[in-house]
Amino acid sequence: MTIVITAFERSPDGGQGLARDTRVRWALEEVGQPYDVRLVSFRAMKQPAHLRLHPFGQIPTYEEGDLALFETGAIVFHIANRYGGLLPADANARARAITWMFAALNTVEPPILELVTAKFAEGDKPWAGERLSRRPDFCLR
Ligand SMILES: N[C@@H](CCC(=O)N[C@@H](CS)C(=O)NCC(=O)O)C(=O)O
Repeated sequence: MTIVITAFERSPDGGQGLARDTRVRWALEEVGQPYDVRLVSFRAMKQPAHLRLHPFGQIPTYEEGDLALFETGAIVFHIANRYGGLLPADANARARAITWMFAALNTVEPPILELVTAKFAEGDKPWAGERLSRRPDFCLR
């Protein structure tokens, strides 16, 4: 059964691989599973056909027969469960690896994204200096 993932037709980073489909491609490459990539435009991502695969109109998505998934964490976890080689067999070691999957998505990624936004996307705004000097306190959010 051919696995099909979606990716940007025109990547905002000019094809440097910084979009989140990289995580899914990487996992599939690690487990040695072949896959096809369907490239979607920003317009197509917000149309019903794509929204049926991804309720937020984003990439990547993952299709495997009747199964359609979105969210890179869920997709990578599915790949890790279905194909060997990404997660340890020992139950405790597996739980620790899954802990790091959640940490990457919930604790590591958000402040990195915020920094990138504050520095590069909004670095020229008048509030940028003040925002960058603030220490993030995740319990207050
Ligand atoms: N939490 C989601 C984030 C998905 C996401 O933000 N995708 C971006 C590309 S990396 C996207 O499709 N952006 C276009 C948009 O939101 O309209 C995941 O990990 O899959």
